[in-house]
Amino acid sequence: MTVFDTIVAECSFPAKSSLSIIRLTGKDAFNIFQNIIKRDVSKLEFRKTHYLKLYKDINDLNTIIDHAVVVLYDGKHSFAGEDTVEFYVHGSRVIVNELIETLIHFGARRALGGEFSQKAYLNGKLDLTEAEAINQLINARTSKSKKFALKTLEGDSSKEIKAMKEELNYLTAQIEVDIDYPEYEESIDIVQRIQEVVPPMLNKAKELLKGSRQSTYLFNGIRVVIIGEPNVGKSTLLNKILNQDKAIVTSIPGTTRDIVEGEKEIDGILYKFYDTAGIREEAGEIEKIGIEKTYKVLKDADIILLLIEKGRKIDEEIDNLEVKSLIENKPCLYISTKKDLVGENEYADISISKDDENLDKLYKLIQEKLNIDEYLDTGFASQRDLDILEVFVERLEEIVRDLKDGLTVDVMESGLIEATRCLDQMLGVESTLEDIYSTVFKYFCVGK
Ligand SMILES: Nc1nc2c(ncn2[C@@H]2O[C@H](COP(=O)(O)OP(=O)(O)OP(=O)(O)O)[C@@H](O)[C@H]2O)c(=O)[nH]1
Ligand SMILES: [Mg+2]
Repeated sequence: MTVFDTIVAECSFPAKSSLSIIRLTGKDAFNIFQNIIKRDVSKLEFRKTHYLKLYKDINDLNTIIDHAVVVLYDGKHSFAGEDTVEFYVHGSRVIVNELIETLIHFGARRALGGEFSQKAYLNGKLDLTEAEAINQLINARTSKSKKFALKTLEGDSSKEIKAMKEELNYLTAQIEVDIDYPEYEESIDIVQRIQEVVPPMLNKAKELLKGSRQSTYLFNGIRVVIIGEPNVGKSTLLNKILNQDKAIVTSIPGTTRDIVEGEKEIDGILYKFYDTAGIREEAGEIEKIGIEKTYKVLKDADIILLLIEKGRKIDEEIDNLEVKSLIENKPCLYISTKKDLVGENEYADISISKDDENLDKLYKLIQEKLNIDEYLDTGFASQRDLDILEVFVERLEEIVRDLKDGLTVDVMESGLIEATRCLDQMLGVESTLEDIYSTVFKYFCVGK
């Protein structure tokens, strides 16, 4: 099995439907296809629809698989960058299975998950970031995540990475020229060039990193954990958010013991809300297990809603709940409940009541706390890109430090090369010395 095999798979959802789409891609695609139609494949025009009878065996007229619409793509114009035949057949499972089995019989192999995109990447049709965007697009569950994935697919973010890479290659090229051709009359102050380029690039990279962290929200959802003392109204709030009777609500403190969770889309973003066991000292055995679960789910929270009682100051409330260390580094909103009974609470970010008409104000506060709108349209949403971007920022920070410390250019050159390597990893390419030299020849006229 190799990446060069001709592969086949159903692209549409595998269920009974009016139509199903099957894709055959690889160097033998047209030869394999020739085995199941009577017409001469070489006479079929590319990127035009053809209405054809598909046979299991063209010598036997009784073996028709289906009448289908077929489109052929030459490698240059196909998604995966290799010869492709796309079949639009009637969506019966029998037809789909017969067609795929027949194509396999004539030499194709069943495609693995993501293999068409992998071919597209290997054939230079997509960079890695764009390939990941396809996966994100298919898996997008909200309008905003779809929009973001489309934007990444159009290569907006890759363009920024490529532009930074070009700048770094240019710097490295200038250093190389300076070393190899010290007599070159247009030789410039390299340190000054690094000073001009790297600090602004660091700012840009930090912005991308911030945006990327935000963007992961789009695909993983935002985890909102509701905590507070027993009976404060946590389950009531969850039910109101979800608009359903999900958690049991009673006037008995300690009602909720397990974590109760539910999802809600707000302004195109998926939120996962977690209602927890009320935290208190004098809990019984079962309740204590519930409180342990509360602590666990708190660790993975993106934002915490701390429900508080009227009149108690925030610090007192946190001390009382002994959750200080867990919520210290997380965004947290203080919400006073039962406004209808106790009125507004001056210490809280917002006061709410179960009879409130809607919770829009609370949702706005959550979005503001997480800076949702500010960064949502920048950066990358995959964990892989995020990890590499973090290293990239570190590398640029090192160069900025080296600049301050007055270190030599050759020390900084290795930093620049390492930073470039990060960008290459993101794009899934490898910068070679040739790339750098081609930059030399592009911008300088050395030895002309
Ligand atoms: N009047 C009034 N009562 C409320 C409000 N919110 C909750 N309650 C009542 O307060 C009691 C406790 O509510 P829950 O939502 O079960 O409180 P909880 O924080 O989940 O409690 P535990 O699960 O025990 O930790 C119930 O009797 C609710 O009806 C409110 O805004 N106004
Ligand atoms: Mg509860």
